[in-house]
Amino acid sequence: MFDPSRRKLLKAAALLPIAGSFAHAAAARERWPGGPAQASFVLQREQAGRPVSETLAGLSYETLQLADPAFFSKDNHALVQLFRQLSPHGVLRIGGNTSDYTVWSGYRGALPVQHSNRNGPQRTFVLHPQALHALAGFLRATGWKLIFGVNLKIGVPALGLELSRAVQRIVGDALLAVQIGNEANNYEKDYAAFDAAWMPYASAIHAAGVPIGGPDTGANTDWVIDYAKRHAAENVFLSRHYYRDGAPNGSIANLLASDAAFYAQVEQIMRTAEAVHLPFRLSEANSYYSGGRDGVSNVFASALWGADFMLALAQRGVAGIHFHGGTLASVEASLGQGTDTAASTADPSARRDAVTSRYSAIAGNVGLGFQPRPLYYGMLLAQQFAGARMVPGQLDEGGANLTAYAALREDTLHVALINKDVSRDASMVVSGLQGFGAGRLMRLSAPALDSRRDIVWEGSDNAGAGCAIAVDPHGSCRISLPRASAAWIRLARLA
Ligand code: BDP
Repeated sequence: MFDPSRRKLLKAAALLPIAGSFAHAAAARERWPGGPAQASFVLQREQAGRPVSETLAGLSYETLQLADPAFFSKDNHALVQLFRQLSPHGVLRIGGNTSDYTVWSGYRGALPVQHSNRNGPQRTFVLHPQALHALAGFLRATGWKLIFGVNLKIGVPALGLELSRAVQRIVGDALLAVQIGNEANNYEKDYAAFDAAWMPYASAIHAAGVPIGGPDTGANTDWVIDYAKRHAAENVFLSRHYYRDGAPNGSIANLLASDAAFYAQVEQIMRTAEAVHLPFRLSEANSYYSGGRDGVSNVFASALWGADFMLALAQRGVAGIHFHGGTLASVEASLGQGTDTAASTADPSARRDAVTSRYSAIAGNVGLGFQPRPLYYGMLLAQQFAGARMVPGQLDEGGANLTAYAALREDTLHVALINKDVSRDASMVVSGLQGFGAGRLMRLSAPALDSRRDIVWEGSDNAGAGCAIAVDPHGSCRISLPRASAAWIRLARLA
């Protein structure tokens, strides 16, 4: 089947309804003697997939990020713009370890001395109304909603109540919910102890008419299920966190392999969430904890991982994924570490990188300005599915590490193809497209998997973005999908 002659290759290609660049396919044959992996994705449109939440793309920041009220402010135009571009209906979660060390400046009651763990924040942060007013302006400017974490660890429900009320008063309808405690599994001995500590807060906050979500646990699926069974009626969503592993164990190969065990846990949570009619959100997530792994969390591999991770979760019904990030100082403080962000370079882009946590989807600070990281582009790709309904499909990877997703929104069919393979290009036949005609193919690529910059994302709502693609009379099209790249296809229903 493989014919190394370029002329014959082009001739054969001309006979096929191939979309994308033939140069890609030719280059693939040179690099991979067996030729590209022959993959197929057959849409099963007779089966109903789950609706994808409009709020799929979310971000998460430490509460300590609010120490600079100019960060989340309507006047921080560059950040406002990056949030808006990511999603018109996003949700910002404020929390993390520093939320359990935050006290409200308006609280006049007594507070016990708060002890810190070696790997946690070393001092208490006093939050002032000015920061919440600025945050309210930022939310109005972006159209994003807010999930706000209040302190559980210190054990003073009146403090949690006052802060929850202040947040609701100041941000108004933009408040989706308050969460009580961050990863309480790190400091409560078991679920029963957490529940007992959580109850006095939840009763007071609920009675004050402030919406609650939770339990915002680290990696305890059983806690989410216990919590749902006991407290579904007082909650607006269920939540937990996800990190693939700790930063020392991070690698591009590890990140790009699928995490089937986690997906099985999500399916377990979703069975409960659907039974109690609550959405489930990954309220804090990213590649590797301890701030992320340099050369993995902040390179192009994280874009492919992020897009695939979001769509795999959307397919399972998860309503939102909040990628954790922000300045290096805020994240390092959450881990009990100081930071030296003095950059030795004059390059503005490298300086923005240097002041930012390694896994953050957006790099920068108020002084240096902001720029998207590779992960941001992966999120953009997945966010194209927001508000659509997933269409199940049968994938044959042809021996490569690739994934495929489809969804229908009104008269537009969306297909995402993600080739996470480090060494195999793929040639993919997508079928089951009867009733759809012409469309556009938009690629997500970079010079290499470890590229920090020069990410190319062709996607946009612009009708001329990417390249043209056509469905053949049998309802199929063939796409070349180079290794370490992704594609988004948008097809219009035939009139
Ligand atoms: C999570 C914490 C967050 C940390 C993050 C990390 O909630 O505050 O910054 O881990 O270790 O567990 O990167």
